Amino acid sequence: MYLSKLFIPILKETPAEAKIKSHQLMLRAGMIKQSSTGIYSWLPLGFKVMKKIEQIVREEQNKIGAQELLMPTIQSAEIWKESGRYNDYGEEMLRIKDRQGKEMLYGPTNEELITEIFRSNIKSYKSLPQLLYHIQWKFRDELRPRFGVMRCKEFFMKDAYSFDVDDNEAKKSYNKMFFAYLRTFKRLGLTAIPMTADAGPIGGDLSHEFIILAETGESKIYSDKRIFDIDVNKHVDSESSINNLRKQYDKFYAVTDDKFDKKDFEKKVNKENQLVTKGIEVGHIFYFGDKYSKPLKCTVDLQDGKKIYVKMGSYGIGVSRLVAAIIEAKYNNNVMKWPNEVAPFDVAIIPSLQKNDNSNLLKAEKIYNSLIKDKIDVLLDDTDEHLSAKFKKFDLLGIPNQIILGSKSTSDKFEFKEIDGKSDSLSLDQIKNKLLNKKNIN
Ligand code: P5A
Repeated sequence: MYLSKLFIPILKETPAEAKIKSHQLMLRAGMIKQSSTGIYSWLPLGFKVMKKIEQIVREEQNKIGAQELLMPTIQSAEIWKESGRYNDYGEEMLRIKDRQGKEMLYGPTNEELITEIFRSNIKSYKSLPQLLYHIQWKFRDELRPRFGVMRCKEFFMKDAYSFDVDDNEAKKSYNKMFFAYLRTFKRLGLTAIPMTADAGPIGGDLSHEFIILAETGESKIYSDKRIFDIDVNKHVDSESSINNLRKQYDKFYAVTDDKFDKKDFEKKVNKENQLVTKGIEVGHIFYFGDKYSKPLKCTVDLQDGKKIYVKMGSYGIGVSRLVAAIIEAKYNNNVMKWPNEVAPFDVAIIPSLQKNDNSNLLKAEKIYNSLIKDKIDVLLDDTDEHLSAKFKKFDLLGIPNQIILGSKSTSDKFEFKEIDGKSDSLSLDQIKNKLLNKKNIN
């Protein structure tokens, strides 16, 4: 893509309404545009990043055998009345009537709808376990939407649901998902820590929030520092190793505000290991047994003919919130750096363009054509701005690799600058290999 053709409405000034870095940056870099309070349009750059995050989330769900489907955004009120949540959910739920006066709602979550789908199709224990998920827009009429897409009314969520025959099997599904979440966040370049949390309106008595540390986060957390040293990358493939990993996390104190107990914290964690800080909740998982299957009469027949209510859990990742969360985690010294995996472009070519001399532009185009042949996603800055202005713009856009055609480049060696600030003089082939390697890491 040529920068002159890209729809990217960069703002010079930081909009006054944006209080945190990620919100300021997303507006300034033309990633999103507010359409009304707490509701945003995703412009090409922001949409591209979100789609990349979505794809990583999807791949990690598929790896643990979860199956993707797609439920609608609009749901019938009936199933919510059956579960008893129609009244409980309160004003956060956006209620609508169709032209027949039928009560509908814009789904804030899908426990009821997935249970309805399951109960009308699955009758036998032989079909269990099942793990189903979708990635779909949700709507919550938040009292105080703020921080841009971090807490908004309409947001994009991956929500998965597990169905098992008993508590023991259900805990295995929970742990599988626990592990898939650690892997997902790791691939996104984040250290997300599972913290024991309150289950809120979703319900149940087992729940973990996945939190990344950030001063601007809305969740207050209390933990043992050593939980950050657990190596998620250790080879985990069997059921027992997944359970072991879960046990490692359980060893350390890590809770959110509503589960905090001062005495317990001070008893379990030495002073030097105590960490009290703030974080962003990027995922939340729940085990609630038959909370929905019982009122919705979702049963399966066992081998001996007995009927049991299926045991269920639900597992959410805030895909749109993650775009902002990654920015909060990676923004440094006023320079934005996307991790290679989710960057809107793999590399930017930044030529210094002089009036009456198009040699650098021709060079840039040659490099561009060669890289796109290998499916490297390139942004070429073909504007005639001064190099220093271009650098400022790219600090804002955060593309992790840059090929700079200026005083340090020769006819066959180009300045190649990486995410960590490392700069090298490389041939086109060397650059291509580097970029292809980065793409193939996972
Ligand atoms: C789990 C999946 C649920 O809704 N039901 C289905 C369960 N959990 S949750 O914790 O309420 O939400 C899951 C994740 O969605 C993100 N999120 C939001 N993102 C942006 N704006 C919001 N208003 C918002 N509310 C929730 C969070 O990342 C949360 O962990």
